[in-house]
Amino acid sequence: MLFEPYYLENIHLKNRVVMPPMTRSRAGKGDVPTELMAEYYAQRATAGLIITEGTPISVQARGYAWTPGIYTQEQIIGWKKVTDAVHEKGGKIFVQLWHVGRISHTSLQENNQSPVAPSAILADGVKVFLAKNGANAVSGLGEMIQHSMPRELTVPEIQQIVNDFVQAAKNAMVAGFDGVELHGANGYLIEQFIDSQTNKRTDKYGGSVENRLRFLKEVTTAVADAIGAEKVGVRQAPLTTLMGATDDNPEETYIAAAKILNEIGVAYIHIAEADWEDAPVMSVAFKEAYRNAYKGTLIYSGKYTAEKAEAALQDGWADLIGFGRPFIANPDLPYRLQNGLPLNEPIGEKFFGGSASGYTDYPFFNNELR
Ligand code: 8OZ
Repeated sequence: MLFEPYYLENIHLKNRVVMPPMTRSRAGKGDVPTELMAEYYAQRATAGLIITEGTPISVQARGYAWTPGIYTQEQIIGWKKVTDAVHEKGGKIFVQLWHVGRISHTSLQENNQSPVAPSAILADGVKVFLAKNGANAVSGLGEMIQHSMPRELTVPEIQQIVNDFVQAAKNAMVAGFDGVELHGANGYLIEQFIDSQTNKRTDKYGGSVENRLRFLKEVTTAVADAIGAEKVGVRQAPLTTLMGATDDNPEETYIAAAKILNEIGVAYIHIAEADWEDAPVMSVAFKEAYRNAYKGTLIYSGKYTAEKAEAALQDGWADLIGFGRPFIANPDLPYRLQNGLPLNEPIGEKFFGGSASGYTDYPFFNNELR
């Protein structure tokens, strides 16, 4: 099952093993994707689908050092090298479009302005990763700093961000991506609108579930209109509390979101089940409710093994499975899983920033299959 081909709308995937988005913080000057990044993604082209690391859609959308953007010509040209390299190896690749919202710092914003959010609420203790004294990605010299107090977005500014998502999606098409994934998870901007604890607005973007889902609906509709709904996926994290974002009634809220995404007809919903460490358990009833609410492809990621993945496919609530950290350390992960081969262990200290070490130098099991 896991190694059967799968049709994601009109895209033929080699198998159901997905490389989910993972921040690796190795972009070059101007947040431009590098040759090294092209090599990293191309090494992993045997995944059924690659979804890139979170990719800021504007200067305002940035929250971390050395994350590659998709809002300048140079960035688009950089990404074209990545998509060409992946396509040459027969892979498929979506870019994850990202706006961090409040999880940013004044030093990353134009004119040192405050980061933006649905509401001016600070997540105490939530930190962002910044370059130390202007250091570059290769040095890897960064530090974790409390994110800055955000300010509340005005309605015209919200419309501008919808436009920024649309422009980024169009840029993604120019850069040769097979599609885009909207980052609606892990406590960033879209989730800040959705979750009741991060959205205290009293206008049409806050309060009721319908109002809190309005931004998700507007962004997704506009992006689908621009590039085609079959090229748009959406990531959600209904139960995780990453970046201090929580919802009081996640099942009600996220199943309502799934119904909206079903109406728009997006290609997939990608559910992040795991937090970094303590993964809240998502009940099978919740997963079955997703199946009932949404008729497209469902991807699940979060600490899966080949066995757990097979069981999920057999149970029927998942169509594709993401394997995060195993893909960092095993460029040939599908081959290893299929053949029951041992896995390389990822080196945590090399996840963010740095050079080829801990990035493109993990060994393939069989070098002839490189
Ligand atoms: C780890 C470090 C920085 C960003 C996410 C984009 O959690 C991220 C992220 C993860 O979705």
